[in-house]
Amino acid sequence: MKTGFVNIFGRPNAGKSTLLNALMGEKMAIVSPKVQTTRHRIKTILTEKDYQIVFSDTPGIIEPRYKLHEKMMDAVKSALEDADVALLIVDVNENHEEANAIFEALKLKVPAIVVINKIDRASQEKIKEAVTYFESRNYCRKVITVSALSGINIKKFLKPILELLPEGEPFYSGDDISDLPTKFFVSELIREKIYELLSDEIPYHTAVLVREFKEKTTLVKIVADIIVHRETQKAIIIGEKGSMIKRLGTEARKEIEAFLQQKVFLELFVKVKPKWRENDMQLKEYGY
Ligand SMILES: Nc1nc2c(ncn2[C@@H]2O[C@H](COP(=O)(O)OP(=O)(O)O)[C@@H](O)[C@H]2O)c(=O)[nH]1
Ligand SMILES: [Mg+2]
Repeated sequence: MKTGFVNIFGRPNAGKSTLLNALMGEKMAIVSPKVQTTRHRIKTILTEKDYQIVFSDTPGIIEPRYKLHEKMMDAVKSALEDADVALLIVDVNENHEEANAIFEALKLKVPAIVVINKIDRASQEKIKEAVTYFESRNYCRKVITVSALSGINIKKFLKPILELLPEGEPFYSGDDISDLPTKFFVSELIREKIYELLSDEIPYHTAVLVREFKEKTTLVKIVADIIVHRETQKAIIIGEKGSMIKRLGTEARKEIEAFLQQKVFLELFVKVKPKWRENDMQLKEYGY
């Protein structure tokens, strides 16, 4: 059996989370047009009769400015250490030299497949130029062009990945699709709605903590706290007469119901914790 870790690296917004979802055929990682949405390393597991691939989505590679950022880059480093294959993803329209500089700085010890993404948004000429550029890099074993969003060329991944993976025993039971608890995915789906519905810097100042997750006979009861820095941010999330928190709750509940395939009762609270992004204990409590 072929088994191993296939870890996805790239700059913010290149499409790492979208690619992971496309490879899994299921929504596992939240996606947003805003940068730095992914804060954790998310492992997902694809098991078939003759292979088990453990994919990892990682936060985009950035210069850390807050302790939260440092934790995010630790997630990138841990993914560097156990990779058997690296998927280096680049937006076809982003600057090749800058992406290349980041890929070189990773100092990969494992073979890499360069994934040129968002080809639905580029001319044939532009795509060809990117392929030529990355093909000649010495970390690159193969180039795949893809649109992670529309699914173009997603089927071309399996064969080259399996060729690069070692033989071995599976790491996870065949039923597992992730190493993270359901609670984590629930808090991520709430966080995704915050990115979608609230503008400016609010999502970056927000954490979500699922406090209660109880499976009852007919539904799942979930209580979650939305953590922000300031009272003004709390007021914006609650909205006029509670309109924003209500909308957030309704839309997040629908996503969670689709994910759990069960009816959900969702209760949200907004709490102010000044400077939580700088506080080790709070970062730990919120799962970072
Ligand atoms: N047009 C287009 N957009 C994409 C593609 N892949 C991702 N995106 C969009 O790019 C943005 C960032 O994607 P995301 O997966 O969150 O990037 P990450 O920061 O690298 O994880 C989102 O708005 C995605 O919908 C693609 O193949 N084509
Ligand atoms: Mg992401």
